[in-house]
Amino acid sequence: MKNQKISIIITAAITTIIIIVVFILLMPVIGPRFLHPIMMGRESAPTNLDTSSTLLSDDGLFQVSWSSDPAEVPLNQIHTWTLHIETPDGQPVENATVLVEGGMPQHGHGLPTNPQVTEFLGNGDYLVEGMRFQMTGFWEVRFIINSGEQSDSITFNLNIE
Ligand SMILES: [Cu+2]
Repeated sequence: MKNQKISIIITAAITTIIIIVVFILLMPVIGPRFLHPIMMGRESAPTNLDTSSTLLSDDGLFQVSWSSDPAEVPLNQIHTWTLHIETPDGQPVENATVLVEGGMPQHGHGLPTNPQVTEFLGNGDYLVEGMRFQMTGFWEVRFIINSGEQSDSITFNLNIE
């Protein structure tokens, strides 16, 4: 009788430990997709959200577009973007200084990484390294562009699924 009790207790203890270990191991997978959105409230993105990847900058100085590699922005993976900057009349903007900011306005947090423009690729193209979006939902990515005397910023909206 006593032995049976002990073995039940041991079984329960081992089961509990296994559940905890599995939970910890799965955290990087289930965290970004489910837990954080649950904690932060599952607000849907604004309905009139403009998710164009080509926009005119805030003061109209630059026409800016981005593309991601891989083409579909991945969830929770470091990846690169290419930013293309030209003047409104289509001349590529060379050797600008570009800063990257962003975050989730509905969650009140920024980007989990500190992405940098690491290389001017020529023809108005800039390599952005270190992009990562750790959860699904509505994100903003802002670029602050300085080219000679001209300075302007632009904010892109995206929906990570
Ligand atoms: Cu968030």
